[in-house]
Amino acid sequence: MSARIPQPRTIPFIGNVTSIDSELPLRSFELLAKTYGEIYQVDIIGLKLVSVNSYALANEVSDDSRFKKRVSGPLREVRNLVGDGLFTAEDHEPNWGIAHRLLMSAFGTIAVKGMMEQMRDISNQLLLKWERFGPNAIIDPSEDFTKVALDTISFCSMSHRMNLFYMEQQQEFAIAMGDFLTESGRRSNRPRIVQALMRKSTAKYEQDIKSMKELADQIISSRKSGGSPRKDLLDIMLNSRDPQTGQTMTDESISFNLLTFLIARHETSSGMMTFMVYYILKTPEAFRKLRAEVDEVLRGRPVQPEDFSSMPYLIAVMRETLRLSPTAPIRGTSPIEDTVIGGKYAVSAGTTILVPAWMMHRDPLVWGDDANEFRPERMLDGKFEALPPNAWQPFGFGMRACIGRAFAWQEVCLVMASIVQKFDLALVDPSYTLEIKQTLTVKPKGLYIRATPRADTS
Ligand code: MNH
Repeated sequence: MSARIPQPRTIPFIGNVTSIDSELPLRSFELLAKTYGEIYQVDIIGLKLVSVNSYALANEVSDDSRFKKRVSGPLREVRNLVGDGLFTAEDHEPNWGIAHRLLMSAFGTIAVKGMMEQMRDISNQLLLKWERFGPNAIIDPSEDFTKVALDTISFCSMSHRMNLFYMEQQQEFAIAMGDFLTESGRRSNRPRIVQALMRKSTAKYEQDIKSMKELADQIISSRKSGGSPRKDLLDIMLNSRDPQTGQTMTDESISFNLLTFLIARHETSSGMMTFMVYYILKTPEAFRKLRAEVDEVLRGRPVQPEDFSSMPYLIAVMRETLRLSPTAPIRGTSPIEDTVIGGKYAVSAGTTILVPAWMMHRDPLVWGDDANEFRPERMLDGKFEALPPNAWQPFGFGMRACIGRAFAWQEVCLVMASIVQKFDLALVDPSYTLEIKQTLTVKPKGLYIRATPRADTS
């Protein structure tokens, strides 16, 4: 038995492009999923996309033996900056394998523990800023978390201080990166003829790429000419050989991967921390429990990596934040051979299949009728471990899953535990409800808070 995959009506040449909101594609994908259910397909300027929205179908395509990562849409555009770097390479590209093998252990839990004090150095800059600005300052958490994220990865991976909390002109890099990612997303939704006419945006896009590449090349060449001899990720990339092929990474591949880390950081963990602030502010009960746990475990001292296992509520809040708001909301995969999914939908080899964590993380068959509510308790007491396979996948899947997971996890634990320990937080506009901004990833839009140093601690 076979079934047709539902599709909205198409318009000649552009297909379903008018069904997709170019500023917030995720919103359109959500609407389409509500309209068509577990699966639908759209045609974006000749590129066919099949979206699987239910847990059951998403789980079926989470299988490295039948499906492989698909680099299309915005990711294909991001290759304009980072080529065959880890995130944007196709499985078969040799540089993916080399970088993957060299960097997996460098990003492992133990290696990441060794980066704790560097992470703290940067997160303290945020805490100091909030403390000094005091309770009247209006804080844009997304902006400050982005500074923390970029500074941290750059300090930990290449011993380079961006000093975003101190130097205005350094913001250029952060702005170039943000603009590049936004434009990459838009380019993937533009018909080629429209793109060809947009000379000004193209020139700006190319300029952003050039300036970011220059920074990476500068850091690599200054290290090569004897700059700080630290043991960091850059050192590993420059001086190790792939155990399997005996090859070293080329300078180009190193540059692609340094920039890849900056992208991955810039967007995902800062978004996660911003969503987390939103959810705990909107769920005072969760905030209260989180604070009680942090105070009980730390008793006023700085948090250490060993503490995280004694902070189940913090972990539950983080998991629940990434369930409702996975900051990398959609990944792409494709069948290695012609296949049938869900027992009835034929999908040919190479077709782009979208796996939207954003939707499957709300499947009521897995998460219940309150799937849309923020409830960290559903991640506590062994319930997370008892979830069906692949039901929670904010870090992607299988061999192409996130390499920076332990890194991000430790940093978010550190920053959020420290904030909760030191500050009372409040929304500037108590009636604010979540709005979303999308580039390659998603973050809250228009969220502003105040942070008051707690009276009961010093
Ligand atoms: Mn990360 C891949 C989410 C933090 C570096 N990351 C992925 C994927 C998801 C993801 C989802 C899979 C994408 C795909 O299938 O196309 N990453 C996250 C989230 C956070 C995150 C939600 C934080 C929260 N990621 C980080 C950090 C780094 C990083 C921090 C590095 C410093 N991520 C990567 C790299 C890949 C990746 C590199 C690509 C891995 C590969 O394909 O081999």
